[in-house]
Amino acid sequence: ALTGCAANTGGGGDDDLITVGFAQTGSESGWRSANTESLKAALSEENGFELIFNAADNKQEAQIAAVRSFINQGVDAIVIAPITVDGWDDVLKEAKDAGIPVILEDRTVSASDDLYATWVGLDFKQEGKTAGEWVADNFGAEPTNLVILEGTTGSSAALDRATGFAEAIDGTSINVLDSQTGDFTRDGGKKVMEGFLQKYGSEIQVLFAHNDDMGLGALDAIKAAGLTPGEDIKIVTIDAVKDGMQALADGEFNYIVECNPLLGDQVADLVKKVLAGESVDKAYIVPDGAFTQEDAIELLPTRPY
Ligand code: GZL
Repeated sequence: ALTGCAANTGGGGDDDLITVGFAQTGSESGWRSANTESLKAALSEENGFELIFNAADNKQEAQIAAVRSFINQGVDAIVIAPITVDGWDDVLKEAKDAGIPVILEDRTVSASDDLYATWVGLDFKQEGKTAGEWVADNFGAEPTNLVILEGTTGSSAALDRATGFAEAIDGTSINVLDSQTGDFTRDGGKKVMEGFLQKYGSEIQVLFAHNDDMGLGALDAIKAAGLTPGEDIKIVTIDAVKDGMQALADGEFNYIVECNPLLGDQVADLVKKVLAGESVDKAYIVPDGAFTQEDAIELLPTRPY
């Protein structure tokens, strides 16, 4: 329940709801929409929550301002999907000083882990490694030119996927022609891929995109250049949202590494445990799979997002 003058003074009712402020990154991708829906469904009134939701339009300063407003409103707990790893120390200290626990979901922060109660998310380094191993196994024996569409600069997802991918192709004949951020959006992927095609043209043999949405944007640029995605340029992405899996089934993508956005139930459970004073781990990793075209054709009809 809200404290201070904003507190609900009625009997019962809202008084026993847990008020949660959720600072989401924004709505930059299909993955993000699925993640937002998952958390909204779990942090619902019937599950005992009153949710205050803020999407920060992928801007770190707006997200920090949202967290500060949750502190001022005296919420019971704060959930954050931190856009970038840095810049969190001050506002997390303010939340700690206000006695409001912070639960991180999805991406992580560089701040000390005594500034948040727990984190639930994905092993981004492994996702990058799985994508890199597929490229190394299929194209690493011959000199092969590859370009990379990176996720949001400074985000743990982009940083760790880049690290895992680089480790996996190290020592192979893969030649990284270029690597630039498309900010996890379709428009960003399209624009950066247009630039790559202008600069390198048909030299490009493989595209690694840090998420499906940038890969989907790149499809437009590849086709506009008269090339056939999935054939002239092999494409590997990360997320496995419906539109990505459709492109994989259609042969326009060649491999997708999953990144599970359905974190809502675990977040809701962790909020309750933390507020009940139960001890929780600092990190909970959700497992991911990886899919070929055959997998996509088989799984598409039953994919939940
Ligand atoms: C990964 C998540 C990334 C997705 C993108 O957990 O942070 O952000 O891969 C999303 O689609 O924009």
